[in-house]
Amino acid sequence: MASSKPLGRMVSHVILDLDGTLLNTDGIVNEVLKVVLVKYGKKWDNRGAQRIVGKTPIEAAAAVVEDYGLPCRIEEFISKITPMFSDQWCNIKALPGANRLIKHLKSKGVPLALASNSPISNIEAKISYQKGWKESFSVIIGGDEVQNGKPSPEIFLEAARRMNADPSNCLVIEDSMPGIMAGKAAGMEVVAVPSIPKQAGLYTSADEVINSLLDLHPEKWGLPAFEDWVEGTLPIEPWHIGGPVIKGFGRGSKILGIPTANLSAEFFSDILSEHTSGVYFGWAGLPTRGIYKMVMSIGWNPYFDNTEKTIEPWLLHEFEEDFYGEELRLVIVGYIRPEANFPSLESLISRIHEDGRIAEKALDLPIYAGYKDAPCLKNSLQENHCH
Ligand code: ADP
Ligand code: RBF
Ligand code: MG
Repeated sequence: MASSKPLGRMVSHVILDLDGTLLNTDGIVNEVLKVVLVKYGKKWDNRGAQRIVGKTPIEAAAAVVEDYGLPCRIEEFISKITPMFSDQWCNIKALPGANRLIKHLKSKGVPLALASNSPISNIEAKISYQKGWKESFSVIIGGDEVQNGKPSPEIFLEAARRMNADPSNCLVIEDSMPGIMAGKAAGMEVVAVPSIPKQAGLYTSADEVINSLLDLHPEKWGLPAFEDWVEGTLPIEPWHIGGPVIKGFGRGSKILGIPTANLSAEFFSDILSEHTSGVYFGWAGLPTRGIYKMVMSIGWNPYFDNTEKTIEPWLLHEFEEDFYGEELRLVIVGYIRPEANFPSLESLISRIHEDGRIAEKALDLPIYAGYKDAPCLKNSLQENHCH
């Protein structure tokens, strides 16, 4: 849920957290811990994941050993999992908007620091797989370079010192509670980008809470604005998915009057974990019918308090009948807004219609229109790529 005070304090320097803020480290952490805990006859679950976000590796390992009652010393556990993590760093993906943010701030000459609780050697290894990142930071600082990691303010104060910046002129962007506390304790402005969904309400000490880096508006903090928004839409690196339409909840068509062709979230769980919730648009192909403009929500649909993340494309076309079971292919080319919780059904419906109008219009722009011819929208048999 996006929330913000009217105007932030003006800043000149930015300090970014790495894991969970710029990198989707969670996916890998979960993979490794799943494998390790099985060896102890235990099962890794979401509860564990929530307990370790933002902790230093030692604190995180201690929490796991304690929570799951593992019969080993913390040091033993760490030496067991460390090489498993190192093997996975090349597989960590940048979070949506991370590359865009780094490139933007660099091109505008905004001094940028990276401050992570991970040891500096791990940070360097992780960012070595991300093109252009290392050169973009004037300061990179690890948890092993200060006495106390986050939530102590030390790491952020040291980052500011190395940039020759006054802490009050720094903006911290963080996903975890310890990081937010550290930033506030350092006297800095803090934007929270929670990596755990549905917990945004917890992050009240942050100066602003945003859903993803795509929703950051640097001008609120006196920094240069992004220039890539066009007519209420943000072009994104296109991605595509496809699968049979599964039966929905009947709420879209029956309550909202807006049918949505649900796809199996289980089947696309990898893709869904890579893309933050929000309203996106693009082109939809039903190989036996044609290609249509499309606007969709990805997420929990807070108005209905879903427990599962869903993909619900609304094809901007009047169909005579349902097409359950048919193969639906999507190319997602742009982003409109974060998912929101609406106070009334009417306000939700009117906002969805506005999303529809925005998508309808934007898809005629040359930057989006060309994807209508993407081969992946038509061919249902061959494995293909959109770009
Ligand atoms: P919900 O909208 O909650 O998913 P239903 O599953 O009953 O409710 O209705 C959605 C179904 O309606 C889709 O599975 C699809 O077959 C059909 N449908 C008809 N028109 C459209 C449209 N314009 N966009 C998406 N789906 C549509
Ligand atoms: N549901 C929400 O609770 N919040 C939203 O911001 C939201 N945005 C949507 C945008 C579009 C374009 C579409 C098609 C749906 C959106 N929904 C949203 C989901 C809608 O409530 C969904 O169709 C219902 O959950 C019915 O299954
Ligand atoms: Mg549906």
